[in-house]
Amino acid sequence: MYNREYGYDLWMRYRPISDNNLALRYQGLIGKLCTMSQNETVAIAVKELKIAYHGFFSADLSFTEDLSKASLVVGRVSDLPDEISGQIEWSEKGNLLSQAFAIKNLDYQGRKILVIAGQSSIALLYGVFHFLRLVQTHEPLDQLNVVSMPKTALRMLNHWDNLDLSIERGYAGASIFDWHRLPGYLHPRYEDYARAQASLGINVITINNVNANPISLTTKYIIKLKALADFFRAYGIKIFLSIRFSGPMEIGGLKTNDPLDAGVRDWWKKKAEEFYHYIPDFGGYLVKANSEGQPGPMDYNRSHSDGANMLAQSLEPFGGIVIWRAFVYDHKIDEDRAKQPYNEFKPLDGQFLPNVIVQVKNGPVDFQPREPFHPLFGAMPKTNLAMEFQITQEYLGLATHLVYLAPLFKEVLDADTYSQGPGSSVGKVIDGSLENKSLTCMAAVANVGTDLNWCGHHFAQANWYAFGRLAWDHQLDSREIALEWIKMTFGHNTTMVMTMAQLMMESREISVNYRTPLGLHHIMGRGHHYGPGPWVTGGRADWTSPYYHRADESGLGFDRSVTGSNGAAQYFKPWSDIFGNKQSCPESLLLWFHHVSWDHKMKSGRTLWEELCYKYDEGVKGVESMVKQWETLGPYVDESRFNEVRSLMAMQLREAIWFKDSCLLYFQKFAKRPWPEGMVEPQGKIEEFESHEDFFVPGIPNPFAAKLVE
Ligand code: BDP
Repeated sequence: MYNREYGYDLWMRYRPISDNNLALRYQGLIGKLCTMSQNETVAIAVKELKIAYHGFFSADLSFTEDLSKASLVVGRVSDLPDEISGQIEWSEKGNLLSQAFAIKNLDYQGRKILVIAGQSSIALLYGVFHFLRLVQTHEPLDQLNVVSMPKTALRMLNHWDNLDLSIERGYAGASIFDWHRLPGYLHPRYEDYARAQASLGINVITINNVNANPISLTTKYIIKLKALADFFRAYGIKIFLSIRFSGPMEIGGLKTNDPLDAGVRDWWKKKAEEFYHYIPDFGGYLVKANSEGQPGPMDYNRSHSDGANMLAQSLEPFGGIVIWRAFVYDHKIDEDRAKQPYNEFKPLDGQFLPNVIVQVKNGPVDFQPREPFHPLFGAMPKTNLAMEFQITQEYLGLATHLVYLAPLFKEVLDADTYSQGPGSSVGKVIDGSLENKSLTCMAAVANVGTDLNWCGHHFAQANWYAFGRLAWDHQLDSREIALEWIKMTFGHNTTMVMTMAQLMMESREISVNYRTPLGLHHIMGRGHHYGPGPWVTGGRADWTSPYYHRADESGLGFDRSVTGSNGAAQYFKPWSDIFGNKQSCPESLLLWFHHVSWDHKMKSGRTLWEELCYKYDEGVKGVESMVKQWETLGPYVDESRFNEVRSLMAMQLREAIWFKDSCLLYFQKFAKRPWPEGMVEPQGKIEEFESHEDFFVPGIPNPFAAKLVE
């Protein structure tokens, strides 16, 4: 048999356990399975156990209906005999208890058994996947006493998939959602996709682009959506739809989309009835309004809350939810785009209905490699706030660069907003514990497509995985998550595991260094966002790079202190003071908050100019070291994945050099200072970098087609 590794299995790669002793011990513990509950979801859990068992032991899992003969017992806690369920302590409480599972070795009628119990069938499925993770990571299975419950209610992936199968900012092939052949044909990938989501506890997805096509609101498409919802239901996955606010005019033929117009309200009410007629557990809507040209309530001088509440009222009778995005900036160019979401949303705190969640992007600008946490976290205590991360690597090397994102996610989740004094972390705002919320949500823009390995880069799978794990529990550790993922996806050789973990853990900082060190942001190529573009000018100012980096002869950086836009004042104290002052501002965010003179003394004793040069240089050296580390893994990684990653890394190195050389040559035009000693000097001519053009970069419509249509 040809055993090529395509990466299609993701982390559910149940390969034979080569350590014979361990395999025997595990087999003894799992032995005979007795299933105490019967339904579609439990059948999925049992099927997973069968697949995995066969993978681990090259043998078939055996079953028994006789509890007294079983070694592994799975069931909903309500279906277990008291003698078993009474031994499980559900130490965790709270409104998410129905999603909790337990895994425990216990005594039953004088015998040792292993029990996986769920408070519901879905929770049981989560428990089974967790159990398999323990097997895959070779944890001891004889002293288990795990009780686990998610911290966030809605753990959500946002697909930016279009109805024509293209994906906005998608770098891993086409959309997996095959609209044309729905509802009749259910692609086999749906099953594997659903397994992957359930294995992480992801329980909600939006299926289409936030720049939504109104066609998805037509009955024909609702029926297609129903087919997906019916399929995903047993995996515990609910579907949301991104909607276009102008549906009433574009689909309904009305004369307005004004959210306070009776006809418009009625149209949405009937739409909601239609959705729930076909999909009784439909999740609700995700809305991008009055942002980047999308229609919205402000077109009618109404507020975001007017728009969101109108939709929320239509969904409320059915238990539906509106997720309203706070990523807004409109046709008026603000003096500081980073301040706009806060300025528009903060005054609306307390005005959104209880079934509205305001989804706040990671970073006040736009998913940059490093941004300070969003000042809205902590600032809207009377509003349900969701976090929106980006897994797809729009600003972090598309699917070419190895960048492990858990450290980025954690940096933000662990950040202390100080909204209620020390200890008011972003994570606690998101999980509801700080402000006593129960409708909580962590979302991320997906990186999934039809590529054989789903995500374009084998290591990009880790970002999907890490997001899911952190959405379940944001207190997990990035490195622990990486270790889990590596063992599940690549195997157990210690040298390999440790080298990969190190490479992953360093990758984010390395990537910041060769792209946007010291708080620089938004200096990427125009439109497609591929490669460097600090020189991008023309068109609306806040889509150009100089708007953000403000390079001139005196220095570099956006002044968001009192002498500038005063964006720092949107933060609680002490952050407003810390960020607002050049001396106390963390250097990693210095150019985000300050315009700094080229000769400003940095903590290292170097000038800003020198530090900038060294940071870019360090970024490239970091990738060189990643390449070297990867080369040592040849003996441990299968040939196919080894070679794929190797060629992508060679591209990553070329592109890191491209960033460094072009950005430094560009900034040197303003700094007019020589290259500092000890660095590798940039090569090439700035004019050539500036005139470089790329076409057919994935993730946006074909630029030639756009030109032809014009
Ligand atoms: C930007 C993307 C754009 C998205 C937008 C959004 O470049 O394609 O539509 O975010 O989140 O970063 O709405």
